[in-house]
Amino acid sequence: MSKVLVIGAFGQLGSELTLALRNIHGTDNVIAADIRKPQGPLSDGPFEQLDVLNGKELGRIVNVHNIQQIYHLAAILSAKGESNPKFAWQLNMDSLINVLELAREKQLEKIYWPSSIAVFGPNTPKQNTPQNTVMDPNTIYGISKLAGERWCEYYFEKYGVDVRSLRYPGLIGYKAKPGGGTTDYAVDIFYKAIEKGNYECFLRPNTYLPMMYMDDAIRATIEIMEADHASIKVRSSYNVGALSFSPEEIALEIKKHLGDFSIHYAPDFRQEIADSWPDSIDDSQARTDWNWQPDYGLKKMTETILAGLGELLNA
Ligand code: AKB
Repeated sequence: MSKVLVIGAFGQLGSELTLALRNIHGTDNVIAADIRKPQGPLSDGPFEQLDVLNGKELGRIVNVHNIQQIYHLAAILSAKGESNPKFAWQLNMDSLINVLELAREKQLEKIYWPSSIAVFGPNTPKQNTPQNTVMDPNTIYGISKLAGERWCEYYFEKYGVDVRSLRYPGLIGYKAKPGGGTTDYAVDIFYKAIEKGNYECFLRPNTYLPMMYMDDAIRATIEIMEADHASIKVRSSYNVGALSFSPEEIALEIKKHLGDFSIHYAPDFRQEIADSWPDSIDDSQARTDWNWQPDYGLKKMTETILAGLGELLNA
């Protein structure tokens, strides 16, 4: 069994992905690393406290645990990044370069690094955005993800580092909250619908964005990492799609279950970010190369989240 390190293990994606990886590789073989201390089900396995900017400490952890695979998830997201662009750039880029360098030096088996639909910008075609197209991101997060994609491909081409990546749409789960993203409204709306019966949305009602339910995101991540080396033809990052909806549409879907739910709109600076991103994604290359297939549409996702979150909040 390979020893795996998950950096950013207590984030929205990391907390679910770490548990899924522990089911596959065994709890003791998956080391959770985060700047925060572990809580809940993740406290059961091995943990290292890590500031991703500390390359020396990262090297120590890789040596001590004999790590062969790294999932590097730590990042500052689109909305938060705008409040301190220089720090967002430093954290997102320097941490990736630390990981890629370590992978090259120690000839690690595989690296996973997430990119995002934020790599696209206002001049990118909005509908069914292709894998290869105009990319002119205008958030520091998007700029760092686009540069990161180029670094990943560079390390693959020049040094043979087996790095794999997905351009995630907005990820929607209920077990851990996201922080600092533009698509976060689509998680928050479920919490507020159950807790308060109403939601103030920071985007306009007709703002379409590509989204994905967390179970699909975890499966996509594991599938690309388990795919044959030769089938991974894109070494920057793959478009992956699942569903696309607007705040108005998800509010209507929630209202089918919670009849009194109401939403009102108070767009803020995040509207401009959302307007620069695609409405929907063409992920045909991921479907062809490693058989990507989403499972959750809006109806199934809404039913699943309302049931699961209801139980969680009651407990
Ligand atoms: C964000 O909204 O910043 C992220 C993303 C789309 O990468 N969820």
